[in-house]
Amino acid sequence: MKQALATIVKPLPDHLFRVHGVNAEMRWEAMSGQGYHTPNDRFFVRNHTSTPLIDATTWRLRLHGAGIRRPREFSYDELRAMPSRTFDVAIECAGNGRRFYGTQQRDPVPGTQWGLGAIGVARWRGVPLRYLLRQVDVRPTAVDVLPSGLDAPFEGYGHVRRPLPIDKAMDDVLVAYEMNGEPLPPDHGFPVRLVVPGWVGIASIKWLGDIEVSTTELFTPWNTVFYPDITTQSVKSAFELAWNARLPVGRFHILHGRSWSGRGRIVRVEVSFDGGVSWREAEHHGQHLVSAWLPWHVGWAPRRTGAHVLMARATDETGARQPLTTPRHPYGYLFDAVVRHPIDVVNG
Ligand SMILES: Nc1nc2c(c(=O)[nH]1)N[C@H]1C(S)=C(S)[C@@H](COP(=O)(O)O)O[C@H]1N2
Ligand SMILES: [Mo]
Repeated sequence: MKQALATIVKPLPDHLFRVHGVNAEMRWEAMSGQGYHTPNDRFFVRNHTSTPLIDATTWRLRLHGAGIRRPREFSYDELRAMPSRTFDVAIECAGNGRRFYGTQQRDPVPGTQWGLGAIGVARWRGVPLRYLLRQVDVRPTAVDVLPSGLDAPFEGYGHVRRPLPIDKAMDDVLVAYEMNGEPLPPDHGFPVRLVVPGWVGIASIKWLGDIEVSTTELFTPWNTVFYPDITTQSVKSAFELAWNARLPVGRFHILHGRSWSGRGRIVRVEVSFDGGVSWREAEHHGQHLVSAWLPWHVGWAPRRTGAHVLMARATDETGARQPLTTPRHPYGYLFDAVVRHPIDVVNG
């Protein structure tokens, strides 16, 4: 597994990340005291193979396919000179929370055993995909848009690629070259990646090399074998605390957390300190953008030492509320049940 660790370029210090093979999960305590965005140095990394190092001066983004009239290539400088937009958007792996199918529901699912740290929110800047599609004269008969990555082919399946329906591609998708005010870091897609708001992370293809626009429905292993039939993310909540964090007894603590949903804004967050018997509404603060997350906090003065469980449950604007248990998913995607977060209340 030594070689696997070298597939991510940025440092993965143990206090910020848990490494799972070729992937690195953010530890939620790394968000404590941070602002709205996840800093680049602690944003999770999900790689099918390894991070490629791409020379932006020779790199081109090729648009082609039967769904456009004027196929062409764009250079990095051309993209950067086009009108840009800036969006605060979460990217979250479909498998975020997979571990809890096993640890909480006693029904483990194989695959990367993510806790809740396969999510981050960044400020992405780039060119709306619809501007590019208009530049190449997208046809009214276009059906699917297929972005492909330049990272090494994955096993026998070719380059990482997953089609998007034309309606989503023309809506809010960004061809991003900046993350939190800096050029995209290599691990997050330099020179250019897609950012697909609200959808599972696999839609946001990194290291973009080409985009095919088709007039028929497209199929790749990433919408048939690996991530079939999933689009929007489910509702989740996390405390900005270490797993088994130690909190001193008899003091007043302000516990912070964040909640999010791929389907809309969070309207309510409740917290329980007694295993779900009673729930208290958390206070919201800061901004809440539709495809990002809602930061919240709640005050608590633990009165006895020993093991405790923290629970947070959110409701989004579509009325979807986190359940206490969620049905098994064959791939372990879209875990949305309330996570039982263990802490230790100690003397001192
Ligand atoms: N080219 C390419 N794009 C990719 C991937 C990949 O391995 N190769 N992984 C996808 C998956 S499964 C996720 S969850 C997100 C993760 O983005 P991040 O590594 O910037 O956090 O990128 C997606 N885009
Ligand atoms: Mo993912």
